[in-house]
Amino acid sequence: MKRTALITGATAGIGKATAVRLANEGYNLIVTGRRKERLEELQSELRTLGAEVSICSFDVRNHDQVADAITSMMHDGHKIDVLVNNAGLASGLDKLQDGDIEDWDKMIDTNVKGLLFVSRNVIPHMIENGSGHIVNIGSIAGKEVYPNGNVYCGTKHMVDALNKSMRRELAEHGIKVSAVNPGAVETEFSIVRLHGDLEKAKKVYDGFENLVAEDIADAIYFIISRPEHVNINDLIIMPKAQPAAGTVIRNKGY
Ligand code: NDP
Ligand code: 8X3
Repeated sequence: MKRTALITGATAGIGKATAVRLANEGYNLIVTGRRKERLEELQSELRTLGAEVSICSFDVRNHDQVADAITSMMHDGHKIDVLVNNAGLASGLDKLQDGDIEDWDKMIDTNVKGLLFVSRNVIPHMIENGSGHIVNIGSIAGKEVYPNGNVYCGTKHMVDALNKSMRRELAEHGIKVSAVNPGAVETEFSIVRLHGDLEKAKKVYDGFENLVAEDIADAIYFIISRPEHVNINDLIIMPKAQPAAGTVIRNKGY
């Protein structure tokens, strides 16, 4: 029987690439995000790959929307085998003392509370099934810090802590918990972080070979395709030219 993966933030970047990869690997998908038109386009694309695809548009920051969406998935008879907690963002790149409170709220509410809300509503069903695999998308910003990364780094450190907590709590229920922590991946991430400044966002990736969303999708598929007795706890994936958070070696031809 085909397995089903629920991916949050599948309208762009890593989430979208993961949906395409998992459809190609024989998964059925539940894809989510706020931009409904994009979900509809993705649904058509994934169906051409042979997947059964449900779309569900909600804001992970809104607990009522999250709870209603997951309840209705369950009423529709879905069994969620894999949850990819991917929806997230950075907003702003200011020093702490200059930080915009709205940016902070967005990051904390999406990256931390959104991940908690989705997990809180999906985990009981996985416990009932006695199986499941949660893949949390953290970041190198959750392992290290860099100037002007302050609140984003804080939220991703929390994802790192939650990843470990979930693994400890859920092992006795037969549920695996893993994390993927990427360095610089060129997606819509920097456009969002820089508040829509396309030119500045492009420059983030100048002079080196950044990761692409498919590199992360590849790792996610690797994690969920290990034998049942194997769990990959944690992966850090960096571009060759980014030896540490906030450090990029440019113009060396890699
Ligand atoms: P993108 O901006 O390309 O994609 C982000 C996705 O998250 C979109 O589908 C967006 O959907 C969704 N999302 C954002 N806010 C919400 C919300 N409130 N409710 C529901 N969905 C939301 O970025 P990436 O693909 O790069 O980012 C995916 C994850 O990877 C994030 O958690 C990010 O922190 C992490 N990451 C990214 C790295 C990078 O360099 N790109 C490196 C390390 C980690 P929509 O707007 O339609 O709601
Ligand atoms: C995004 C990667 O290095 O910009 O999580 O923090 S980084």
